[in-house]
Amino acid sequence: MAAIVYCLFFLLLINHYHFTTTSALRLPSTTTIITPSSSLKMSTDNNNTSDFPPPADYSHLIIDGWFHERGTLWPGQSFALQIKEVLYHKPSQFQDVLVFESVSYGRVLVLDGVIQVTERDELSYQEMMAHLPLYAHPNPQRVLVIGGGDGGVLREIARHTSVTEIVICELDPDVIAVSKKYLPFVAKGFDDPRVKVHVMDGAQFMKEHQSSFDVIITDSSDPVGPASVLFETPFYKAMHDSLRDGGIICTQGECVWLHVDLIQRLIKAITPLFSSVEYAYCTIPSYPSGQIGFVIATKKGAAVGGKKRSIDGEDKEEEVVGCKSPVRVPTEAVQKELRYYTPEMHRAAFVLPAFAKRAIFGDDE
Ligand code: SPD
Repeated sequence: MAAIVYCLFFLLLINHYHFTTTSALRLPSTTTIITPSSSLKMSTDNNNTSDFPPPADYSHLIIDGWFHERGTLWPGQSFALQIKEVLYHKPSQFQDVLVFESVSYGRVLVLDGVIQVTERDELSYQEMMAHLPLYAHPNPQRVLVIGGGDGGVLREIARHTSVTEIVICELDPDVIAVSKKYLPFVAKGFDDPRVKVHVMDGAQFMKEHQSSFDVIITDSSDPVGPASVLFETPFYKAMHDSLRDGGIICTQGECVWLHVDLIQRLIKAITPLFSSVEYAYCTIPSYPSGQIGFVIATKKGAAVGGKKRSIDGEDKEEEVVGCKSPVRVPTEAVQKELRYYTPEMHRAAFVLPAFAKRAIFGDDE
């Protein structure tokens, strides 16, 4: 009996130690942790989740009130943000989900220890990811987003009046629910009546929707864990097959300062599938090395590639293949609302530093 009591006391002691060192997250005494009051459950379409291991705990990235982004994809470097208040920290079925109010970047969404959205600089990524393919398409109507559960890319797509349907396939319902609750500045993208939400695997959805979309955008996290398949050739083949003729894909393309080999391999592997494959980038201080790129590719056919197109509203005689120039421009009213994208930024985004151009496309480009 005494042994049992001793064991129970010992277990209680360990539990207490664990609670004070991990749940308190070593934040300053002014920091409060707010757990979600409402249920974050959402219905799922056809979600086979059994392949995913339980998410790891990322509490160790919070030290003395600072969040440190340390990842295997950027060894030896780390970006840090000072935390004002942790608003949400809980594992979902797929990943660790953290939202905090930062001292200098506003609200921040972190998945599996990696910054996805900050209130201060999300505009560059979301605007460029949406408008590079959409303004390179003469008449985008049906748009598919894979990932992007925070809603920021939806917010940008909704600015295009030619678009009649915006479908989003996000695997993790908690990302949508948490964004709606804590990140309304991006999640307002879900409010547009053209948006249809599917909580399911994007690859499965595309298999069921062949030759269906004018633009497909993959707004993924980095190629670690569940997102790694999104950087492989079969996924690009699935996107290609789900595009209408002349359709365009735009995918999260990592960073030339860190992942030039990965980008080169990916572009080489998918070049035979598409009529053009290009790479653009934007600056964004809260992502590793301060910038992120986009892989942009077109499917052969009438809308883009192989036919005359109009550039900046003027009919040009020459054939335009690829997406380096916009074929439409924002209206004055839309341009006033945009904070990063302009037609000039569009063209500039495809101009790569010499080392990156050489490594990705070789010497002939
Ligand atoms: N290294 C972080 C890359 C994150 C890209 N996705 C962000 C989602 C924002 N909508």
